[in-house]
Amino acid sequence: MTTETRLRIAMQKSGRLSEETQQLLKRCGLKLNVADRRLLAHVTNMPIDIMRVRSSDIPGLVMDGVCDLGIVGDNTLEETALERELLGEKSDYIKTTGLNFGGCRLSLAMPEEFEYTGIKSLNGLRFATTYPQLLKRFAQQSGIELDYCLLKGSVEVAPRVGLADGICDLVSTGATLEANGLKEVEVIYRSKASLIQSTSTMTDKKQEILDTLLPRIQGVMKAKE
Ligand code: PRT
Repeated sequence: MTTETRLRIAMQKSGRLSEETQQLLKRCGLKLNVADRRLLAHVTNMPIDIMRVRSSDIPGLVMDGVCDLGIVGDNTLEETALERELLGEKSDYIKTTGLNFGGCRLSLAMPEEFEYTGIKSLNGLRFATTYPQLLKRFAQQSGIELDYCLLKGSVEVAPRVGLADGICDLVSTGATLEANGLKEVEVIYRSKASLIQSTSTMTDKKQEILDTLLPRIQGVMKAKE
């Protein structure tokens, strides 16, 4: 669990969000030893600790009160929240502020030759995805039945090897889809990175630190616009 007096922030250890998150914290004036490869690194000039973990672990760490704050993609956050809701597990968090990096969309994509005539033409098809809950919610809201198979990586090869009819995956430039002979047919969720906060761990002291940090984060984001 977290301490009473130091704010613990979870960030992605390595991957698409890690560089920008690190830059953001640096621009906020946090002095971090980047060579420090420990799981928990101390910020030397503020009572803050940084926990470097996998992106997919960040929502759970905040929701369970292991970390006070986390910087994570809305896609990962929403998928975890839906999964926890399904399992009846608690998810004590609030989204403190949106951040203007990590932009992408979760889309359904089909082989180029597929004749897409609207959402109904996807009825009964099977999609490979890392985001089954977001896919299921989309199917429910659209009034269609979709099947899925869970893949944690290389989702885009699934149709070619006969594992699925299409994919439900994150897209930013569209180059990966094109390289794999796939076309985007529906955007089901738009995502950016967000700062999230535990609702169960904040002490007065930690709130004070956040009150100093948050305007700096918002200032850095504004300067980037
Ligand atoms: O840390 P962990 O391993 O748990 O997470 P991860 O595997 O999701 O890490 P990573 O680094 O791939 O993604 C971290 C977060 O970055 C995601 O959760 C999104 O919020 C955000 N993000 C933004 C993206 C992309 N853009 C993106 N394009 N995450 C993944 N992609 C992948 C996509 O899955 C596909 O393989 O990039 C490919 C498509 O890119 P384009 O440019 O070819 O369309």
